[in-house]
Amino acid sequence: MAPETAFVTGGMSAYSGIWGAYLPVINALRDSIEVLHMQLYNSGSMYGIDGNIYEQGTVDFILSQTEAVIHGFNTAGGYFNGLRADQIAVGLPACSNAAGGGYVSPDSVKTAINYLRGQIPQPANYHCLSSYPGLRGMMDWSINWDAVATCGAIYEFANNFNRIFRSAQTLNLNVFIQGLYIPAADTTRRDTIRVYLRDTISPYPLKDSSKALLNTNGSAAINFTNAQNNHRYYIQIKQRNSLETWSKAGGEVFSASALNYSFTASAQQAFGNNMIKVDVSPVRFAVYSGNVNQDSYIDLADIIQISNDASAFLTGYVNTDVNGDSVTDLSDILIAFNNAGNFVQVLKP
Ligand SMILES: [Ca+2]
Ligand SMILES: [Ca+2]
Repeated sequence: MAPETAFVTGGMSAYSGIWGAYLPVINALRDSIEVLHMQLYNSGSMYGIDGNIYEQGTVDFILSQTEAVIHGFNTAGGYFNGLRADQIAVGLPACSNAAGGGYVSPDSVKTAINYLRGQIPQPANYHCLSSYPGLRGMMDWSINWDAVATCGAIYEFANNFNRIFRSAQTLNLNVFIQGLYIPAADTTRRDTIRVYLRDTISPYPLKDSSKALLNTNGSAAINFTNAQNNHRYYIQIKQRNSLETWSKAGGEVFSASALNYSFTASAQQAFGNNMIKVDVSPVRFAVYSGNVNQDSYIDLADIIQISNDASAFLTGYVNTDVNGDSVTDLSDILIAFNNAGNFVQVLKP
């Protein structure tokens, strides 16, 4: 339900005509309303329950109007008991052109909502009587405006929602890719890897994904917005010409929004011990390279593709450049050839 302010908190200034007109409806439907997101735009100024008047487009307006519908307030027609915090979302314009007035910058929206949820000290004039950790979320007017490049950043509102309501889980990952590893320097050439979190229960559905550029020491800090604490996940690694590799049997757990996992120290860190030793001092294991066509095997099909590109003297960022030196040649063919000889294939739960 998305009423204008006048129909709801407007009941504090008068209780006739449009002023407070929806309050009896909201009251009667209070057990059925899933989300009430009042329009905190095209509103002008409104009373808060502290008796002061607040202007749209400010942190104070978000605070005063949101607390009013949760806490409840007096009207000339009687007292309106508020709704639960988890029934209330903050309704704002997606960008400045999306409404006649009431736009609030992403940082100010975050400040207001975090104060409402009891996470930060009072940031503006309005003092909340209580905190509301269960506050439901945000509503934007309108979703199409959020995608417009000329009005704020694209998806500014949606990204702000993610930032505020979906705190990221961080995977501190260490992994090497066979072809990219340089044993003499104990480092790796840098490349993009894709990381997938999968449920540990068959059929291992995908729960979240992200990508990162590996650092030269094989590390990457990767954020996931859908992953949960205290839930078990397999970590699945993909790279443009390597073999999909899964973390060891059983799955891994984020706690306190973090998970440290290293594939590098032993083959056992990969499901089915499916990695190759690429260095003896220090001992280092890596994901098999040479799966150019990204199927489940490193075999003749991959070798042929690399050979063809090598014959054409292909250079640059191409999938057949297995060792990442920007040239496709014999050294790339050899990596795939040796792995094909050992019948290397994907091992997963
Ligand atoms: Ca293949
Ligand atoms: Ca190469």
